[in-house]
Amino acid sequence: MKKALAVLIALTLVFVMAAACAEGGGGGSGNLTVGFSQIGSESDWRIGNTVSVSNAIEGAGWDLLFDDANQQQENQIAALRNFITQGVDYIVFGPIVETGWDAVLQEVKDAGIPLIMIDRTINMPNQENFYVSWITNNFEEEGVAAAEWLIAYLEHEGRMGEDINIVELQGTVGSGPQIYRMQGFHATVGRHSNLRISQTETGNFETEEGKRVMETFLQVAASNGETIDVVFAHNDGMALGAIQAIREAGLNPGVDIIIVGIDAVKAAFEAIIAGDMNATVECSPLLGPLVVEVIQDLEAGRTPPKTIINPRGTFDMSLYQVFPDRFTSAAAEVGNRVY
Ligand code: GZL
Repeated sequence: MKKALAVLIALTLVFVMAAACAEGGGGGSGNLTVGFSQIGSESDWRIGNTVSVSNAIEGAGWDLLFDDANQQQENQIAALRNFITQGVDYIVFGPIVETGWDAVLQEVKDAGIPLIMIDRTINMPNQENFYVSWITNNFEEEGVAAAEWLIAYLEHEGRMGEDINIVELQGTVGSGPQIYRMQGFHATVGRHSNLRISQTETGNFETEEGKRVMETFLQVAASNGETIDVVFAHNDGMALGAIQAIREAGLNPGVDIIIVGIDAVKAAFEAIIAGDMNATVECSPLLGPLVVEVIQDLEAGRTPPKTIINPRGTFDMSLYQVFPDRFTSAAAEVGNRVY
């Protein structure tokens, strides 16, 4: 129900912005027009990101041209080309995957439109020449942090002498968060021979798909006579889907199976407080104010930072008292969450 409400809010936001754009009026004074190419609305994180960036741009009094690519790279490419045609002053761009942008980013550069990249990474030759600033989070460190929490938890529970069976719900294949969260997590657990990642599959950062993949993980484990000890999900949305599948299989999520996610969305805090999930690593979607600061720098003739990395925390209800310098109470933080 909450997800439906969040999507309704986001869609209303999109409709209002599209209507404003159609009138050519926009919400602001009209002195600057900013094109914002967004990936979609696949998760609470994404919706929070859309609201943060859109509100910040309109709050600065600028006109917003918003495009939701509905998870399709070709739609993002078309949106960037449309922004060029519309003659926007700035482009804000969150790339769904790392590759396939060379031609269109060259066109944006040739058009002389400053591009601010947010969130996910791109991978192309001399990529730093194609954006003014990249406002993001460190995905590899998020994967490391998830693994480090898991190891600390297993040690605290006296289980690091056991063989631990881990399954992994990956994000959208080829996206920066999928590549680097996987890299960080695997490298960290790989240093412990008792930690085994037995199954890994993409759930595309979506709750329903995460549930379906978890159902398959449980079926495969049962057919192999194995039990699953841990779920590592590249985002909280898929972790919440896994919780549903685990419960429907007659198991107790958060107890029979340890569940670690990334994003630190409010729904994950609520699941952790309820005992259905064990930990989440923060990755902030609240990039809007930073986008506005970059544009204000450029308008004032200042050079903004090339890369802006957000701080993060790791939240649980089990280790924060044992390691207060490393982990934070989900119950203490949940009231501050806005996405
Ligand atoms: C990460 C972001 C990811 C989130 C998901 O910065 O790109 O995409 O982790 C979202 O929830 O769908």
